[in-house]
Amino acid sequence: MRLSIGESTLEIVKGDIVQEDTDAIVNAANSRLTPGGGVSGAIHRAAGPQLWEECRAIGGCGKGEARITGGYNLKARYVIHTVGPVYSGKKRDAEILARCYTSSLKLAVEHGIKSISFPAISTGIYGYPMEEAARVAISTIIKFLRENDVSIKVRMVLYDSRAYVIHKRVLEEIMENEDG
Ligand code: AR6
Repeated sequence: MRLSIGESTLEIVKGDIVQEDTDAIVNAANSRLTPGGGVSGAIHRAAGPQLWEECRAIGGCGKGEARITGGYNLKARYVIHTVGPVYSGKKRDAEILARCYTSSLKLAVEHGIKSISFPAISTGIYGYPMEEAARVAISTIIKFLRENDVSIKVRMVLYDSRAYVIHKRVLEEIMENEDG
């Protein structure tokens, strides 16, 4: 499922982000940028030990911020690391999560990246409910693409069917609300 916004697109797909051949893939990192588990563990395993070396040299990343590294053995040339909120149920969670998407997209544009793949940040180990997170992710990406004169292909890559179905439905709802 795909939405066009100016010269950019937002696409929702089911898959393994490690296999993406976009210019950049986004990592749901922790604030020390250590490999960890989940999607981050998978990205570090596929990229090889040099990714961890580069992350270690960077030293860390604040919540809602983003850092860029090489992709090493990945198909993607870059990895953009961003640190999502640990879900608490407070209003601040959504603000931090939105900043993850905006910071990553800004960094991508600054580096001339033309295509980028996001996982559903914070929805695994960090416990963010999938549907709430999908609303924040999709509305933030759409807002960024509308407010900035950019040409970039954005993909949200969902690992399992449930996450995929929820994201598809949220995008459909947002599109329907705008039509009406
Ligand atoms: N491709 C796409 N999505 C994936 C993949 C994959 N290969 N593997 C898992 N997911 P999580 P978080 C989905 O836990 O919640 C790390 O250890 C997964 O199903 O990876 O932001 C860090 O070091 C879920 O929907 O990230 C941090 O300590 C989503 O990716 C902590 O986990 C995010 O799940 C970050 O937790």
